[in-house]
Amino acid sequence: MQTVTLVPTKPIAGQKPGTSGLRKKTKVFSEPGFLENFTQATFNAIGDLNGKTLVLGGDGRFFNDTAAQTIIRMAAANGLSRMVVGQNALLSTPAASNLIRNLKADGGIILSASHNPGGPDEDFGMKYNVANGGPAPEAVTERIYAQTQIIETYRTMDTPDIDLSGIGDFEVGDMAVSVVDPIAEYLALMRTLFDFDAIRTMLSDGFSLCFDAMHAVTGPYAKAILVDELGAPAHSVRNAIPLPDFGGGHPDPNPVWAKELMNLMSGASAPDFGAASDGDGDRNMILGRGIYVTPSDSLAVLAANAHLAPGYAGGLAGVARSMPTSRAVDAVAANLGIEAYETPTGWKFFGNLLDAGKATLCGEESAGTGSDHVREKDGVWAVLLWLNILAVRKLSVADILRDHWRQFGRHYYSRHDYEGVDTDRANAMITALRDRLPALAGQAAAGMVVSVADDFCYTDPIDGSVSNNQGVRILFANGSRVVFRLSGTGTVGATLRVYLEHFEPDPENHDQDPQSALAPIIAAADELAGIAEYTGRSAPDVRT
Ligand code: VG1
Ligand code: CO
Repeated sequence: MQTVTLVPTKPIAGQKPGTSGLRKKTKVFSEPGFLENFTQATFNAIGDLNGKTLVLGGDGRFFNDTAAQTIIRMAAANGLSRMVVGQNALLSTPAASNLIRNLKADGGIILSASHNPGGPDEDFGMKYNVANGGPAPEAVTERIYAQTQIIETYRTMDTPDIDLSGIGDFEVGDMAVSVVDPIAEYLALMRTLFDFDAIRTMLSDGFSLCFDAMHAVTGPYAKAILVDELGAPAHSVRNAIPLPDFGGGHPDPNPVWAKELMNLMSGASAPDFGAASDGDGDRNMILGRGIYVTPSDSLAVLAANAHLAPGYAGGLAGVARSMPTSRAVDAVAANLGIEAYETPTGWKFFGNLLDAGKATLCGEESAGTGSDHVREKDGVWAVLLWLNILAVRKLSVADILRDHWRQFGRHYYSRHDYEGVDTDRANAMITALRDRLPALAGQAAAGMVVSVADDFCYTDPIDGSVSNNQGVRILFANGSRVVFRLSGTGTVGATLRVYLEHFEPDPENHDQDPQSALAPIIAAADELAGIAEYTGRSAPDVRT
């Protein structure tokens, strides 16, 4: 048996997990001792690892493989009994969630900075998921953070790297390591949820699609499912090989970063359906020929049509959305007579609702949609649910969307991001807004009148835990809404997110450009918060 080495270390500032784990520049994460420090803090927070099983995988970004070997060694040195690792250290976030659940593992470590760019000069990240397969709840991330503050040593052992390139079983110290196919169990789960025959028939009848994996982890999943299993032509999956730097782009499925797909879908040779996913495979973007489906609308359409897929034929227990997500899904829930829950940003807040069977579908405006099949949002799942609905309804994406707006009204929606803003100024803006909250009611700005303004506070309906300061929301008398919050996933300065929403019941007005339909709210938001003044910017960096 190899000897365990105790390496002296000390607390490193800034190891506080954000919205989705810890994200830092790769240069920071790969500094000697940094990854080790955070890994040990995570193990310390879990407690005794003897008898436990953990899952490990990542999105394939630069440093993914090296970090995986370090974590395997440290897990063995910490007395973990079994580690189950995705082949080549790859696992999409939803596939990792599924594996944790199937194996009844005690948790898992996912190496990813999601949609943030990858490479030696870009971003790296690590998140810990718990036994239900979902992101660690706040109580657990707080425990990890507390451990980073008092850490004195980390444990490792001097063992050679193990071969992660094939499937197989190994031993590292006394720990059993299984390297598994990252796709097989995920594919098996998808088969149980969707009518693959109906999708296969639609595809063989000439329905065309393009899935852009953005050089990230969903490439192999999309090829296995869409091409090999469902019979789509091979060229239907683009950028399918995961690259350490994602081909130099941001693996972020939105109209800005997935420009190539956007162009294809608005051009003369557009296929019937287009989709993309992000670095770690939990996000999705949905497009029809000549039309982009906002994530908030997508959630609402899926909620209204989910019963058409076998996995949801019994109907939905309830739906949940993050607070900044548009209220389009609430309208569907009201129509179905089911509960619509409103949670803070971040998938971890859906976990209890899913576990308790209170919500079946969940979603976020940031291109995350998912269900109770795992405990993470799931990009490929969202694509398959859309395809299943299209196969049953035999309408175009545009017709389904229009039909939806006719029935429920249209929630015009946009998010404006101001990236790399000076942290002090961004904080000052939010603090100033918070201080003025009670006084805002009744105030007029750019021709709009504020009816209610507050700072979102969430009490978990299952465990009663309270999360304060989750975003300033301002509701106008005409039902429009603006939400302000600071990102918890950025790695440079602060990212200010401004979420804008305007409800339009009249089908005569459903053909506007969203930025024009939202113009009065955009002006009011700037006037009320002083965005230009605080950030020094005259326009957002990204509009989604
Ligand atoms: C962003 C999104 C949030 C999402 C989170 C993680 O967080 O707004 O909705 O849950 O990213 O997504 P923030 O704090 O930057 O706004 V992913 O695809 O990184 O796991
Ligand atoms: Co992601």
